[in-house]
Amino acid sequence: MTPPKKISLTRYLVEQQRIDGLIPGQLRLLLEVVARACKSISHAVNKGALGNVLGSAQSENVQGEVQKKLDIIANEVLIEANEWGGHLAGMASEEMDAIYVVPNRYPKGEYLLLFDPLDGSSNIDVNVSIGTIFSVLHMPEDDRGVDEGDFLQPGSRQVAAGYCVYGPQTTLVLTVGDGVAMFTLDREQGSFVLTQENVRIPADTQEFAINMSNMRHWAPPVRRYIDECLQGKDGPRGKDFNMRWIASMVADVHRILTRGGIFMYPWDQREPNKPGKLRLMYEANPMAWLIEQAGGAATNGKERILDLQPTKLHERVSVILGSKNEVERVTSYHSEL
Ligand code: P6P
Repeated sequence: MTPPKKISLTRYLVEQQRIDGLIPGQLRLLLEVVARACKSISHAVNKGALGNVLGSAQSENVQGEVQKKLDIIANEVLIEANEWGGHLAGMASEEMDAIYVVPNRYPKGEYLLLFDPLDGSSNIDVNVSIGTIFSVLHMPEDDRGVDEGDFLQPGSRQVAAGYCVYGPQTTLVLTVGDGVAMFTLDREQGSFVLTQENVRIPADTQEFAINMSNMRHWAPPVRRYIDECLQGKDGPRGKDFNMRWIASMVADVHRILTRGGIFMYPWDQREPNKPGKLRLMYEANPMAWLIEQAGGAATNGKERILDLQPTKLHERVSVILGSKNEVERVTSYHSEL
């Protein structure tokens, strides 16, 4: 039997453009540049202790979190790869307080790129999967200069979103609004090859992902949902549940896109003034769009994440996403308050 033809990321983007016109030339260039940057990041991550890339960078990011060397390396790779191509007007990163406006020595384009360059970095030193998350917005129509306000668009305005997970395989997962496709890095060819398209999440699941050590801090609706799952087949759900928590959103979301499940990082009373831990613009929004494009749902417990109007670049949000019926159940418990 002849092996299935290998469809590269480039071929997929060109052919997808012919089908639905969702990938204009500049966006295709942007996505290919991001993919190449992810290959470089994967190479750096894979070096581990052999590459003097582990450990702390002895600095803090805007979130007040200690930066790992690889956080900074990944951020620099993405900035340097994207700033000269003429497809971007600006960038925003979890690792940078302010936006990055493309320098005047380069042409400016019509897109804005937001990213968490290396999410889950607490897992770097223990060799657990981590990843890069990215979101693409269009510059607002008026042609004045780029400022932070241009980035503050609801997730429903994204034109592309995805992540690259650096695990046993390096896999790029992407949507441009016509379903979700997965590309696995072929290290012999050095290119991403289409390995799954039209990804679908089952509406029901028996697997939840949450950091159980925070249980005593949760709001009642979250506590109720998890308690019912833990009661198993003798409880109100009538079935047993399994639990996973990798503490790497990219890895947890990849599992959910692959076999279903519900992921929750809800508000809790540890820091009641913070709506949640995860960031809206470059974590929750891209992941929420991917999940919805695969038939799942994503809310903050009350509202659809993609409808939220951001007010600050690094604002946080409560995240409940995954199998549609489970997300709707948790959201309904919140509305019963
Ligand atoms: P905790 C990683 O630091 C991250 O931002 C997400 O990738 C992950 O889901 C979450 O935080 C883990 O948080 O509190 O369980 O360590």
